Amino acid sequence: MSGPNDPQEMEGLVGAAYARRCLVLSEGREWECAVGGRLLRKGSLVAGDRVRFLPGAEGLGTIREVHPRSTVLERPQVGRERSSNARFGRSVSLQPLAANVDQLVVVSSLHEPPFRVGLVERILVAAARADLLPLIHITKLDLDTDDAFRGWQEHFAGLNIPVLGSDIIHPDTLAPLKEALVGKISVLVGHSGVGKTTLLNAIAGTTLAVGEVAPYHQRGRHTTSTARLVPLPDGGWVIDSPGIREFGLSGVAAADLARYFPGMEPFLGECAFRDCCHRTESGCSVRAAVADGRYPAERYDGYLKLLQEVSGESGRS
Ligand SMILES: Nc1nc2c(ncn2[C@@H]2O[C@H](COP(=O)(O)OP(=O)(O)OP(=O)(O)O)[C@@H](O)[C@H]2O)c(=O)[nH]1
Ligand SMILES: [Mg+2]
Ligand SMILES: [Zn+2]
Repeated sequence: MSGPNDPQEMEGLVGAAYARRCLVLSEGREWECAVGGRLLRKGSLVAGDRVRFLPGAEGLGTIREVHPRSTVLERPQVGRERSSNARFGRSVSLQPLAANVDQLVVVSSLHEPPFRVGLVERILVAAARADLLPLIHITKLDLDTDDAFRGWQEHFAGLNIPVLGSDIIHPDTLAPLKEALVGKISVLVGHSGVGKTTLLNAIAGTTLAVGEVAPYHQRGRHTTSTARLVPLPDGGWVIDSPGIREFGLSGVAAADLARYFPGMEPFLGECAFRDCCHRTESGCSVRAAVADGRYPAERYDGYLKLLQEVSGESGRS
């Protein structure tokens, strides 16, 4: 038997990782652990990591082992060093954001901040690359005056990607999202100020800090600064993540983008050129699908924008 002075190692899930300590969730409570040694390297411990730890008899425990990750969601971080070439001189490294996630929920508000379809698409590409189930959740439906929600549902129709929506004034609108989260580990990803933490608080009963939307630029203020994993009342876990301003597609080759871009997969493999980027090449099966309406033209436009970026021809959106 283990007593308070003879603590036994336990298994847990990392709830939040900071520079030198982390919170581990196990047996219905949080255990604070010190992070040392090789785990001090940035990204070696993130929310969702499964760990074996030695709880502290009093105070801080110790992480003994991080188990291999089944999935990792990474996000490009742009280095801040100065360079003579402002655009191409920026160094971009991939930082893990969350581990062992099954489902990625792209959260975007209809307004305040405005819906950014390019950002939603690039997050969907990141989800496909990390092999995560995608879901789009649109917030602030109370601000919908022109049927914009229906418009976005149509834009993403036929992709096997649920497009759900809610507003905080009517909590019953959260029911479909609640249902989609049960039993999975999901991560909420989206621009700052779209209402990720507000969603989590309403669903999980937490009281994490939510921000004000600054009326002037309507861009949010980065209220959440560390990814945070919380348990759901009906089973499952959700990770709230810090808002993103941009989401570069570092590491995606131009010829691979179509494999990850929403709904393009069925048209691949028939192009005349094996390394076809589906832009101007002759004998392109994707362009043929766009020409006869089997692939929507407005979605193809989004593909071309991201293609330009991964080909190094333009900046980010
Ligand atoms: N009108 C309206 N406002 C909402 C809704 N959901 C959230 N908000 C407001 O949007 C603002 C930002 O909400 P947060 O939950 O902090 O947004 P966030 O996505 O977590 O932001 P970061 O942590 O910065 O990434 C707050 O003032 C919320 O009250 C909604 O359904 N309707
Ligand atoms: Mg937040
Ligand atoms: Zn092609």
